Amino acid sequence: PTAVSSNMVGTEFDSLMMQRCLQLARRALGRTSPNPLVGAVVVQDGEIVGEGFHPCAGEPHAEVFALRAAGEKARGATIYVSLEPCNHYGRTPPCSEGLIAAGVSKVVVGMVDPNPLVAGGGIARLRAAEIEVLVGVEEAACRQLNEGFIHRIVHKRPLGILKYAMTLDGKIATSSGHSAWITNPDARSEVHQLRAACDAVIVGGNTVRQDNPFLTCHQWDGNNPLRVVMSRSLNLPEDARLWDVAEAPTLVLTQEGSSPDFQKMLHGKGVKVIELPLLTPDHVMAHLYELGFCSVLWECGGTLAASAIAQGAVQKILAFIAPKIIGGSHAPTPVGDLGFTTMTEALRLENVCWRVVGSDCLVEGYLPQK
Ligand code: AOF
Ligand code: ZN
Repeated sequence: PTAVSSNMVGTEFDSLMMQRCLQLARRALGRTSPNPLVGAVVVQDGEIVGEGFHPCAGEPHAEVFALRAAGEKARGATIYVSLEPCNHYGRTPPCSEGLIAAGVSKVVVGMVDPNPLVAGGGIARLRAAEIEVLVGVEEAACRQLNEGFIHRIVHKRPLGILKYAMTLDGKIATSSGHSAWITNPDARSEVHQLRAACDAVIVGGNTVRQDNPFLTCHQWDGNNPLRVVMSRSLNLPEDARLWDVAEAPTLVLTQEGSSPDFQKMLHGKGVKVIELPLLTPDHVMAHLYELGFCSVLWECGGTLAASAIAQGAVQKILAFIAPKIIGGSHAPTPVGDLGFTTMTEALRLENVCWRVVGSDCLVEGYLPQK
């Protein structure tokens, strides 16, 4: 017998079908922003007769693809959807109406849509049409998959994830700045998978000068995020790998008055440059919100990481820890000065989990909400 948690909603079969929805939804990982990742499955007489997922913003919703695939078999069927069906005219017509027209008899929903345009309205519309609706099957997993979308809707900013790799003695590079490689290849492929799930990756000028990174996800078959460089001075190398936009786009965010010559050079290479009135982590996140982003990965050094944390631009931490020691009292550390003087000020992570990735350890957790 399998253990069933007391707060489980629906049957084990419902859970299985919802997990299938999430699996389908993940096929569009990194491609749906500002929209969520959504999967749907139509079940008739205990068998799957149609499946679908939302491929990208502007395209039909998951339910539409699943209903199309099911055709006439949707009549009297149960449809599983990882997110509440919408009830508004957006880029596409309301799915609630589509489900009613298709004649489904039951809708099983993973989570209520936090989007104020929907927010329970889809469920209410279905119930008003006398369709049975069950809400909350595999809810935690559904919320986890769309944590970026939820954060975007609720806070009007993308979810900020700070990722770093450090040695067992807490260093992200040697005193001379050398950092390739701290982690093992398994951890690096995990990072590529993570990048594929994010809309942008941010670094500061120092990282470009020191590491000359690619910031792509070529070790993982996925969508490359927008590579964002924050630099006030534009005192950057002319031949950085990030200026090669053949593989992935790059955006340089700078401040008014930075070198027009360097900006021209970047434009010439196809790198987009935008001058913000103030180049701070919060202004950058506000700009990326306007671009429609849900999740942003901070892969910067300690100084920028500290200011991103201080400004509330980071919600989640992913720390890879490699069992290596390099020592050095001046070797850089993952988070610079936060102005704290006592242990009581420490930011204590919540919902922490640890796992082994190859020979390294990955610690994941969330900063306490301000
Ligand atoms: C999706 N895919 O499968 C579902 C969504 O502009 P629209 O018409 O695409 O509407 C986007 C909103 O629809 C989105 O923010 C979310 O609240 C809701 N449901 N969206 O992109 C889907 N079911
Ligand atoms: Zn919809």
